[in-house]
Amino acid sequence: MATIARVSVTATGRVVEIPTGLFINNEFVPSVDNQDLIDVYNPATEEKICSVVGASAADVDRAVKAARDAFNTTWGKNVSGFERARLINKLADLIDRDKDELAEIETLNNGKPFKIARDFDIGDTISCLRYYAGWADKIAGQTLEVDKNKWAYTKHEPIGVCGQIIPWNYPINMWSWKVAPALAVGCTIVMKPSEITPLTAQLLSKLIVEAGFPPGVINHVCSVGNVGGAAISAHMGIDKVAFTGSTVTGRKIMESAARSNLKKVTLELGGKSPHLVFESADLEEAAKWVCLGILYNSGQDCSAGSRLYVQDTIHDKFVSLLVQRAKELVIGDGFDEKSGGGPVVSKMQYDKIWSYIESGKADGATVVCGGQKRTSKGYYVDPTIFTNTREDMKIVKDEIFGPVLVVGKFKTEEEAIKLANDTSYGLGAGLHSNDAGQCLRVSNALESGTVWVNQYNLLTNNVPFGGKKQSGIGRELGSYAIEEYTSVKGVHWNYGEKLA
Ligand code: TXE
Repeated sequence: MATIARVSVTATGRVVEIPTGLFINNEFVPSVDNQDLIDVYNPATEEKICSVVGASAADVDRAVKAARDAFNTTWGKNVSGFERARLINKLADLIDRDKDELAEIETLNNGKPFKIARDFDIGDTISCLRYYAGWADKIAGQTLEVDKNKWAYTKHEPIGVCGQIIPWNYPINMWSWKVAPALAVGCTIVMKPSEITPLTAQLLSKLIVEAGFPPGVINHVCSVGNVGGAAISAHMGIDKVAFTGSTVTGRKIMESAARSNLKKVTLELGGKSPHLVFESADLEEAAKWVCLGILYNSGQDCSAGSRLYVQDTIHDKFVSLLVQRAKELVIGDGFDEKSGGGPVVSKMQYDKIWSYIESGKADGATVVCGGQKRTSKGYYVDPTIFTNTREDMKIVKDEIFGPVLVVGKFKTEEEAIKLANDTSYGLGAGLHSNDAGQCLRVSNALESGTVWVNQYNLLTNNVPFGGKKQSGIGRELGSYAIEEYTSVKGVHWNYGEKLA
């Protein structure tokens, strides 16, 4: 079945027509062999929104063929950087035009507040596309002297057909982080949105056609992970796979890439990011950043600052500031203007978060904020803060991916660094201090891909993002993402030497 779902957004009265088919070769098509549809839910009401077609391995195959044909004919090395930039900018303009509609569907499907979806997730998507449009005509190599009769140059060529697998926490924004640099350098794409939040990608498909991209350049194959995602990672015709999601799934993707064609793999995985507050910090400001760090997007953020360590001299004062701030945040329906946070994305995520909250209580940690279930409908979790934690507790070790903060204490800078680095993850880390020397020493010592000093969680398109240790491989954003989608060729040129 490849049809249109007419979805009513009750809060605004808008009816949005969402194509339900797979998007291959600029057309919405049914699956070749899978009759099972994927049901999509609203986490604020627990009600079904609509169903979309789920791709099978054979559909992924079809999408890879479309992407390969486009790479060899209308895209890849056959289209100039200027033309790629024009099309990417055009797509950004169309997303800007439709941002209210897109944000409404993002809120309906993911739960996040409408204004955040529109102004941040979609705002960042537009600026990410424009940032990489700027790169499209600036991909350059080197010229290298060899000897008096020879020289060499390097070409940064598009890597080819890219499989991209994204999660549900920032559906449209993660889409742009993957698609924009790939398009800028000339790659073609087989994208698998999360089966939990596929709706904005379905709408983007229409805009891809309207922008004028040739068929096959971007293909969307919504599917469950162990079918479509597994088919992408194992596909012999895909040159690179880029993934954002759990460490468990990242491992499977890497294994599968190794067993198939050794495709290039970049992974942006989970975290248990530390956030340090030293006694010299501006405590009022630090409390705001700590709350933003763990409560933004209901804590469903790969770099959420989920482990807080506070210097013992200010611990009690800081915790009370924090609790006060956390209690001010209104968690409610994303269409309610007062809501600063929405429900978590799914029943599965809701159950996971609550099982961690219960384990924290059972292990003897103290709940100083939240920790009580609501009785009403919707997957809501109020900000929950634990103190009196031990380093061996599950709530301190594991990624919870919800609005749950654990607070520990330290005496010295050395102890703070040791606690912060005592994790298998290495995605984000933050510190607050008014001592510049301390800020430098600690940021140098933290084992993570990103460090925020006197702020948290803010990213810009020109600064790379990615993990160390088990938080990932490779970088997104900035010029670094351009490198991840190109393959460097060295061309050796003889203009005079004769062999004896
Ligand atoms: O993630 P998965 P889930 C973490 C977070 C969360 C946990 C589980 O802790 O609670 O992961 O979430 C696709 N081959 N993060 O189960 O499975 C899947 O369809 C190929 C952190 O939703 O990693 C989806 O498109 N692909 C994270 C994507 O992987 C597969 C964001 C992410 O799903 C696959 C999300 C397979 N075998 C969750 N199995 C972050 N880093 O931001 C699943 N997928």
